[in-house]
Amino acid sequence: MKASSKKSASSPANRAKDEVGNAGELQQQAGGTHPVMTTQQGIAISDNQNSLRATPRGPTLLEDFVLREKITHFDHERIPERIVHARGTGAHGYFELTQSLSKYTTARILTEKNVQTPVFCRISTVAGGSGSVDTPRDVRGFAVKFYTQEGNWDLVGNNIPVFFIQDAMKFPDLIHAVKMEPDRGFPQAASAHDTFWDFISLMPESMHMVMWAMSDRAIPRSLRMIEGFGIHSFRLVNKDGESTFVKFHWRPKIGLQSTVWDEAVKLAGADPDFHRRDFFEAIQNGTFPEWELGVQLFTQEQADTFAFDHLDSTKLIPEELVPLTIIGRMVLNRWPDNFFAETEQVAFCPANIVPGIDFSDDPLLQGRLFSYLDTQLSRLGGSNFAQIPVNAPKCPFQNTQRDGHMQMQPQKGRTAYEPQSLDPNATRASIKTGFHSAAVQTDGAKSRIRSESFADHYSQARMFYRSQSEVEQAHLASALVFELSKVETEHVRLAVISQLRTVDESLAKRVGDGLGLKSLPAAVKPVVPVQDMALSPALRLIDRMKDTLEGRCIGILVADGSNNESINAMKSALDKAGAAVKLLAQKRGVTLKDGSYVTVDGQLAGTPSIVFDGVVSILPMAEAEKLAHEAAAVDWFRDAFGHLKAIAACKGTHKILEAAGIKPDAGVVAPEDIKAFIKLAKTRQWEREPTLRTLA
Ligand code: HDE
Repeated sequence: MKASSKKSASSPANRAKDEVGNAGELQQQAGGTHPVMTTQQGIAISDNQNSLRATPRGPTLLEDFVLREKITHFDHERIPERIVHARGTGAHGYFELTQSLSKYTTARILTEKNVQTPVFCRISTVAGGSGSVDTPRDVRGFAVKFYTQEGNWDLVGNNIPVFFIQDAMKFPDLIHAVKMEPDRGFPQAASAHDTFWDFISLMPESMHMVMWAMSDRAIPRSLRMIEGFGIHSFRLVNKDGESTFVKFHWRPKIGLQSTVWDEAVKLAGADPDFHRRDFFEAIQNGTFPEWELGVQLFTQEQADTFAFDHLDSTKLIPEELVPLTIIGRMVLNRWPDNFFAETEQVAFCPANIVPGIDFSDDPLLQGRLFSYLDTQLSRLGGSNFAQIPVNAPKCPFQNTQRDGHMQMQPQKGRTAYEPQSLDPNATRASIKTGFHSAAVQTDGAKSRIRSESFADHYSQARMFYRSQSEVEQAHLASALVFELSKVETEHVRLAVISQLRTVDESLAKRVGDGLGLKSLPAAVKPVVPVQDMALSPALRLIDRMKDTLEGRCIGILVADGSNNESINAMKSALDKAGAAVKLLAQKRGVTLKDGSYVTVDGQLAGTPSIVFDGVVSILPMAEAEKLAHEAAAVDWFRDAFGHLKAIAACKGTHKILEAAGIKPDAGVVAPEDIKAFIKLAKTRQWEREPTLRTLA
């Protein structure tokens, strides 16, 4: 990587400069111009290592403004983390429209083709704190800020197209239930505990999202391999004021892929930053994460024919019913200069929309329109956070809002009010070019009544489960067994099973069996009959993996005396197929068969096979025999096999496989069989799974 190679290239002279003058360079990068380190007031600092003392061993003096300023600033470095989605990874990039929606909207971002609009995208987990791991079972947030020429448009979505609840009123309860339990302060970043499942068991509308959250979607292999969904129905409004409903979808260019559960758990220990590192490395290496933007467009008349309410966020619109049209692509090609300034301080808000796009009456969306700005006022310390560079529009902006904490703009002029007559150049609203809300008719009495059209909580949950492939159904059922096995309170476990019976009897039975129940509790009686909707194969994941090694990483285990020709042949074929390749050995350096000395990318014990998508070993017999007695090597293969990965194992490696108790199957080939290995590495060996573990 660039950063480390830069460091190792540092000469003694540079190092000396690092110690004295480099801070000055950093200051310059940060925007300053002073050649040496200064205080915030610009006073050059003579010594940044020793505080001012009365005598060399005497008390420190209060007058030491350099020390005081440094410590004070440090004391205030932290800001509140996000109440949800605290852990995130962000990057800059651009969006480019490939198909115009000018028939439906006036928004230039959706009508002007081949224009590159800058974006900032942040992908996050939901439940864990900002220091939590990357791979828990969780929903992933997928937020994109488009810096359009008509102002900022934020599409703040998730990687799952539906949500747990129908009404914003329930959001604080949902989040309190999933977060660590307040009396004990754990578990962190996990839904497998009593309070979450207690809430879920009493919230039938959550069943559809529960199916998704228990599916492999919630344990992605990489942030580059997830979809994104705007979830709610939004409106597009055209020049005649006519509106069309729209749902937004992001489709990853390199396809969808997930981990297996045991792998996700082990990744949390092996590399808590697994997703962030993968994203960072992809961008540094120029293999930029990319998504297509798709839309489902439908009219009110079409919506009236749906068997569900399109304003209900616990429902999706099957692609078989309203097909997806791809209209553009997003490429993320620049890692932020500073994590805190950009990824941490970025403030997304679903209320940030541009003329030509509008909200729908989805009650979940309506609540969100309030929450984001509200929470950001305290998270970012006041009402001027839109002036932080990552949040500021890249088009001109002006208004009569003034003052407030951290005001950065020395706004000119005498008049900060409207109407006014003193300043002919002062800013004014424009009925012609300004934002207009869609002229939606409303009529009726105010009430706290939920529409009857929101009453069916089970049909789509059933549709989702039944649409999954056999392997995915088994994973989903096993995930439920795992989660519920962590729930200590029996009546909560049983209440969830009662819900599951109404979703799908066979699923409830599998979960009940997995938990060792002798009999199942009675099924919940739904308020409205559950419908057997047409299945939607588009909802599967495994079937939709792409036939590619792009974005995947292969580990090659080598040792002293390994055949360099075999290594090179495998490496170049993998390179050609688009995979990243890393060499591993017991030590960081090895001497290959031809006498060449190679510094490898990782040490075996510190680089478990969990971080790879397929593994190869090219070892001389004697070295392989030695490794058969090394736990790290045995675990390396046991995990790769257990996580259903392709293995290219040389003859000697079979000794290690034996020590790992592995009976080679069709997913284990010789390293000479490069073509076969590449084909196998593009997927997981699903047929191996039933031979390894009992799935529910
Ligand atoms: Fe959010 N959500 N949310 N949410 N949400 C926040 O805003 C909220 C919901 C989503 O990377 C918060 O700045 C309410 C659905 C993402 O910075 C907060 C409701 C979807 C992110 C908030 C929802 C999301 C957030 C916390 C129910 C998918 C991270 C920090 C009505 C469509 C954005 C912040 C980032 C963040 C409120 C439900 C997506 C508290 C009240 C549904 C991706 O304002």
